[in-house]
Amino acid sequence: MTPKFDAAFRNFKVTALAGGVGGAKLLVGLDEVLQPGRLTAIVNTGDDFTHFGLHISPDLDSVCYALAGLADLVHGWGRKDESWQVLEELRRMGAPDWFALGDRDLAWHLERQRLLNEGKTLTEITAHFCEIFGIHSHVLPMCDEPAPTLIKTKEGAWLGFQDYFVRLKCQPEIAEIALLGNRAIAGSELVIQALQEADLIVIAPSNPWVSIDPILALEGVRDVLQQKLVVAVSPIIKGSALKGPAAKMFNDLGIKPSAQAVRQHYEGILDGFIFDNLDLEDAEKWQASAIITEPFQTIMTDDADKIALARAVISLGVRILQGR
Ligand code: FO1
Repeated sequence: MTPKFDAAFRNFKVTALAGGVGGAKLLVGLDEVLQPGRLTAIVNTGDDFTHFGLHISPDLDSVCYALAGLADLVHGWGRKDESWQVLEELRRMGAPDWFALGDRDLAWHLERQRLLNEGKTLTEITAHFCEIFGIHSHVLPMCDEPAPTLIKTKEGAWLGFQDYFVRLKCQPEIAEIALLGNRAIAGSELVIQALQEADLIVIAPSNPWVSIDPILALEGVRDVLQQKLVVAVSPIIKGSALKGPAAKMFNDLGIKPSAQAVRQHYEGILDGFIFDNLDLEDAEKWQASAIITEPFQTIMTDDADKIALARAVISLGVRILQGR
């Protein structure tokens, strides 16, 4: 049954931390359920890299395309109604083709690079694109400076994230993950402000290690989260991730992947945690904690699922608030 919450809570200001595919789905639900402009998404840019001289920001684009209703729901990344003429021509020329940019997606990248070259920030460009595509939620890259996630393999090599993820198909075993290019980076003023002003902070069902941790690693972010109402949704269901290498990363790092492991990963910042109905039996064995946990259907196959989960997240936040 769809959880109900008072219409007043549609006025809630929600700030969500998200990566790409799974995170974007919940953002679509939140965007639908909340009053226009009451959702701010802070999006991971640790996956960003340069390809053919163009700045690529995969999670930011997945989120914007999803909120604009333009996402390719089959791949989970890129644009729907896409054509691939440029990629085919590049292939014919023997150019690198391991990272596939469709023609429409390429136009977005060309324009973003032109604006970056003019000195605009990623935050400014994202706001401009959101306006063009009629997105009324606010989308903020987690920071404007390069903050690459680096993967150290068990063989000792350091890889850029897209090298690991797309080119090597997540096959190398991970020994270590370095966030923010191993530098200290402060959360931007807009990011910190969006967290401070939120009635509820949501951690989307994105990869904890490489989508959410980079945002949490920004100076100032954890401090704000510790003082706010925070609800997370597990991206791990029955020990697996629906998409992507989250479960494999837990295994590589010596932790059994489970919803409980996700809850423990966020210990210290969470007030509420939603895990999938399929893990209900497992949850009965979890150690007690101050975090209020709740089962719900977290698999989002259509918009109704996205909206139902968004309502469940907000209604859990509201109940925690009312119980205080
Ligand atoms: N993921 C792939 O597995 N293969 C690709 O060729 C690929 C191209 C691509 C182009 C633009 C974009 O925004 C994303 C793209 N992704 C691709 C997805 C992306 O690299 C990953 O899903 C994220 O980095 C993980 O969150």
